[in-house]
Amino acid sequence: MFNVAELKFKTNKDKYGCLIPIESRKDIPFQIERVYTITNVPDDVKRGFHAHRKLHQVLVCLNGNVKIRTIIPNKELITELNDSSIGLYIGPFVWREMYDFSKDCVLLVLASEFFDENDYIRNKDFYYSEAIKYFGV
Ligand code: T46
Repeated sequence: MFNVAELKFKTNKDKYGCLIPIESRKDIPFQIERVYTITNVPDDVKRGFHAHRKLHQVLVCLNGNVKIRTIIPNKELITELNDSSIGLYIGPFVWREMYDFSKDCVLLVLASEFFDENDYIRNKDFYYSEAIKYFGV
């Protein structure tokens, strides 16, 4: 179990343009309780550097591109998001880092819970000790 997966959304493309619907609990594996965007990230800025205890999220890059590093004990994946028909699902106890944001990057995040600072694990050593218990590795 990695708790990270790429989702492919259905694309309705025709001579009038492109429409991509995303339905809660159908196209993503949870009920959406919160939506936020990340934009205007300056050059060389890295974001994230935390994991969540409960939160499930899907990241969709609506414009531009960004790289997402996801880490669990003994596993690491780098995903480049540059296509609004792709979502990156990140579940509980996955450490994430976001970097190489293009100037025009518009990152949409769909989240399963309201904002709760107590859900964040921001210390990496503590993260590893908790994640080892969670994943049983
Ligand atoms: C995550 C990655 C992908 C709020 O007030 N409400 C919110 O819903 C969020 C997400 C953040 N905030 C506040 C908390 C901080 O004062 O916005 C500020 C910046 O948040 P943060 O430094 O956590 O941003 P990132 O880009 O490092 O992380 C965010 C999410 O917080 C996190 O859940 O997984 O995007």
